[in-house]
Amino acid sequence: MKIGITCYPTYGGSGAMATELGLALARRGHEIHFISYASPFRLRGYADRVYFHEVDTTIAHYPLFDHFPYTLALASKQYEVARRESLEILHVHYAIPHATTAWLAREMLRPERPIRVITTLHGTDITLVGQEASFHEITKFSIERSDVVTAVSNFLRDETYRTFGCVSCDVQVIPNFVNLTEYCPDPGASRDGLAPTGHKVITHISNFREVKRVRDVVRIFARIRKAMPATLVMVGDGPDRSDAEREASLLGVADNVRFLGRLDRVTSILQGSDLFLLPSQTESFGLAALEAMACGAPAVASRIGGLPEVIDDGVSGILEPPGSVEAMGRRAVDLLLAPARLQATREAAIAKAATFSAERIVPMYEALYREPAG
Ligand code: GMT
Repeated sequence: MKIGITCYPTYGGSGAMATELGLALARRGHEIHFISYASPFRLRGYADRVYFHEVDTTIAHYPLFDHFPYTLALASKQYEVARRESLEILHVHYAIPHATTAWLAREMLRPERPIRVITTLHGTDITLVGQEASFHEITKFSIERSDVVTAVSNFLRDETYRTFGCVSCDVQVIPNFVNLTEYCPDPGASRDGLAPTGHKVITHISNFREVKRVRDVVRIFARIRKAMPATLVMVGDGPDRSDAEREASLLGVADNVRFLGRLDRVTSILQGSDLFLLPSQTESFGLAALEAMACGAPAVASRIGGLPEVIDDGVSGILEPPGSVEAMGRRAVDLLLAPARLQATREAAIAKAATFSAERIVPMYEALYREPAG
């Protein structure tokens, strides 16, 4: 099929997932057209049957525009690409504003032919931004007008119903997936350069927004560091990075915390990690934890949102309420000091991640694409 995908190109789970989906679909023979203001961060290099269409923002600095109307430019591009490339599906990731622009594009195309709009809800489009007064009504409208709506966890589906009270939307759960060819354990993984010999490697990857509680990451690590030689590897960047750096200095662990900044490829780091920390305030799914688990690094995470759908507490990882730095630190230390239990947890994490394989999940999207227009 010919499928248009719109997502945020920036460092984050929804853009990562949308790109992985597009690439997986292209490998299965579909023609994929990404439409956004920049090339998504995981779309690197040439891939057969994959195209990128950049939304034109050259007029963004016209003096009249204090705020460039990106939404109109995107809708116009979606329409133009759909028409020229004969797209059958517009699959948009993150409702705001993508579900709205897709609706506009579909209306523009309507006199010529139908196109199906599929909206995948990812997280803060429902739990945070979509609840803002200025977005609530239009988000509800756009979700209800989508031909198909999917959510990445049962938690997010339930939140969508609770927040928007959608009467005419049937939100289907299709969980996030992981490409097990790329995200897999590497028994020969070298930790050289990642941490000094004999150190446990603890990792965190995010966009360092408030919701990620990156200071808690450092606080949990400080408890681990007190009990054993360990290095914390922080991947990503964002508004709370300097807070995390300050916390590391305050707690006297700065020498053992490495801030690597944004990286496009993280598998070798995950393969060399003993534990992954994700103590977020909320998380609709926790794709970063899933990718870590697939590489053999169990997660210590918050018992919140969709995370319990990904991690079985005490089996494939550790879950504690958000903010329970003490409990997360104590349980992480206990696990790291019990090699047999750590190995069992690692194996359970790999097995659990395999239940979210691309091979199992991507056909669920294909089945939706094939449904007749309603
Ligand atoms: O909703 C967000 O915060 C943005 C989004 C992103 O683009 O980073 O993250 C969400 O989508 C991911 C992919 O589906 C999920 O794994 C994350 O849990 C979710 N983030 C939150 O719910 C905070």
